[in-house]
Formats: sequence, C-alpha cells, structure tokens
Amino acid sequence: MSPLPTPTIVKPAGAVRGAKPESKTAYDNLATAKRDQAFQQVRSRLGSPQQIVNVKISPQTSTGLTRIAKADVLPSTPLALSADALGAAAPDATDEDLDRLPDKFERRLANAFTPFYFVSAGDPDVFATFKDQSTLAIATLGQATPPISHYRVTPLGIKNGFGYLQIDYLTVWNRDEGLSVSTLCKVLLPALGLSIDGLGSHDFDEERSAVLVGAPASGSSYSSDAAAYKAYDFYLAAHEGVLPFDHSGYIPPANPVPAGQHVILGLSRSKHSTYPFNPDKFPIFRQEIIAATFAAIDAAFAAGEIDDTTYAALLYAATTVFFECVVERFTNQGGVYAGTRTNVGELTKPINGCSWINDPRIREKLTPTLWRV
Ligand SMILES: [Ca+2]
Ligand SMILES: [Ca+2]
Repeated sequence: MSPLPTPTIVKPAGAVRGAKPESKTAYDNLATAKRDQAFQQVRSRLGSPQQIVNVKISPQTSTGLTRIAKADVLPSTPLALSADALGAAAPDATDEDLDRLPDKFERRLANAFTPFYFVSAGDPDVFATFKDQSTLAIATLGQATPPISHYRVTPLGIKNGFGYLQIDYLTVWNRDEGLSVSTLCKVLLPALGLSIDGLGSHDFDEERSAVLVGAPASGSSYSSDAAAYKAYDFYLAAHEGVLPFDHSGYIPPANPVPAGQHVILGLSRSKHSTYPFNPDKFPIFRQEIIAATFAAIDAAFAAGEIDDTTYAALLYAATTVFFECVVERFTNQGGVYAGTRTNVGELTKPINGCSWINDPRIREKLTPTLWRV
C-alpha cells in the first residue's frame, strides 16, 4: 500500500541545545525574577507574531492560471500518489447542477482525482452528512474512517485550447476537539508572548482540499472524457484563515498528474488539518514565528542581556513550545479512499440534498474559486 511521506521539519540551530536535558535543568533552576526578566527581553524584541507572518505567494500556475487565495505556494513537489483504474464512461448528459458539465462526467472526474486519505488513529471526531437546508446541521454521524467526501466540480474557463475545472473535496467533520496542551506549555506560551487562540475546540470542522485539472477543449466545450484530464495544481487547507498557524497552501506537482493518480493526504488528529505528509509533531506555528523567536533569544544572548544558563533555559522554553507542544498529532493506521462521495452541485444549484453548501462557513470555502483563467 502507498506510504505516507515523512515531512522535513526545519529547526533553528538553538533547538538542538533547547532539547538537551541540561537546558531543562537550567530552566527548572532559574530564579523566578531572573526568568521573568529574560522572557520580557525576548517579548520586547519579538513584537506581535501576527506582524511576522509572511505568506509566500506565487500568483500563477505553470499553465498561466491565477491563484486567488492568499496562501503559501510550496516549491514544486513530487507528491506521493496512489493509483487505481478508471471506471468505464457512461454517456448521459443529465446536468442537474446546471453548470453545463454532465453530472456523470463530474462524478467520474472527481473519482479519478479523489485523494487517498490517511486519517489518524484515535481521532475523537467523525465525518457527517448534513440536512438539506442553508444552515449547517448534522443529518447523520458517520465514522472517522473511511471519510465521507462531498465534492464539487466547477468550470473555470478555457485558455490556450485547454478547459480548466476546479474539483473541491470537502471533508466536513462533526467537530474539532481542539489542541490540548500541558500545564507547562500554558505557562511558556504567554511568557514568550504567544497565544494559541484559534486552536480551540468547536462544533463542525470544514476542511478541504482542491485540485486544478485541465484537458484539451474542443472550441468552447470542455472535454467530457475524465481520462483526458491532468492535475496542474493542488490546494490543501490547514488552519485556514488563522494567521499564526495557517499552513494552507498551493502545491504545484513536479509533473502534471494524470487521471487515476490520487494525491496522498494526512489529516491530523482532532484538528483535521490536511497535509501531503505524516503530520505527527509538525509545528503548528508558522516558520517565521518560530525563527523570529529563536532569533530574539539569540539576540538577547549576543547583547549580553542574559547569561549562558539563562540562554539555555530560554532555548528549552522555545523548543518545548514549538516542537513538543503546539504540534500536530497523528497516528498512522494506513490510508483509504472516501467511502461515500456526493456531488454537492453548485452554490447556485445545490444537488443531492446539499443546500448546506450555502451556509456562510461552507460558501466562503467555495467562493471565489481558488484559480482563475
Ligand atoms: Ca453538472
Ligand atoms: Ca458541478
């Protein structure tokens, strides 16, 4: 079975010393007044974490489409893929969601690119189905695995003889249990001027991924042969819209991905953030905040404001917060395809009982589109 890749986690040089037992001892033995003063020096250098965030935007895909979301663009990546055979085409022009794409084609295309999901073992939450109304309400509770997928296939336009479509894969959970952190971490976070507001528990959890696909068009008509499409860009949501933790991003594949090749995704436990790798212990704070915090500690030491023992204590504090505490959790139990897959139709014409896509929490994920021709 296809494996879930391991991520490269970049750590500042100070994290090596911060992880040593001597650094913990230095922290434990530091007098309270001296400790408070040292943290104050770090905080005054850091300023607001929100201001440090610097989203790495790259506004165009390899085929010249515009990326709309203000999200990181990761370096072109050889994504892990899982392959299966495409089913036979069924000629049927029924178009219930009135987007001029035959719905049977939408289904076949969505199946051809549907992600291969690794859900964490021990996730306390479950996927759900929702009532056919324009506010989100649970109809039935499912299980954590296999996932329940609600997909949308939407036309984006035709450019240079290619017809482009956006496929959204909504993975909507009943709940997010929030990130639980240790008592020590609750002390260290404010000491470093940090907060985990935005990572708490809440009802419903609207997670998603999306794929930009394209195929040669005939005139102004999209190809209705799912096998003719290739994926040119991916979008994965992780703490979407929560600035210090937002790891949502566009991922251009190293090569266009043919139909029948499925991107492999890992969903973190309780938070359900979507990553193209095993997210266990992946830092939730953005890299800029981590780097700035370690830089502030280094600067305080270089300026002679703190002695070597206090320096070690601060490195322990930062290493604990960023690499032990505010991290994703994930236990690998293998991957699966979504069991139930439902076409939600379009916002202007929901189908299959999916009026709930017009709940503002879902609608904002579906509009505007992630790409523009
Ligand atoms: Ca349609
Ligand atoms: Ca559609």
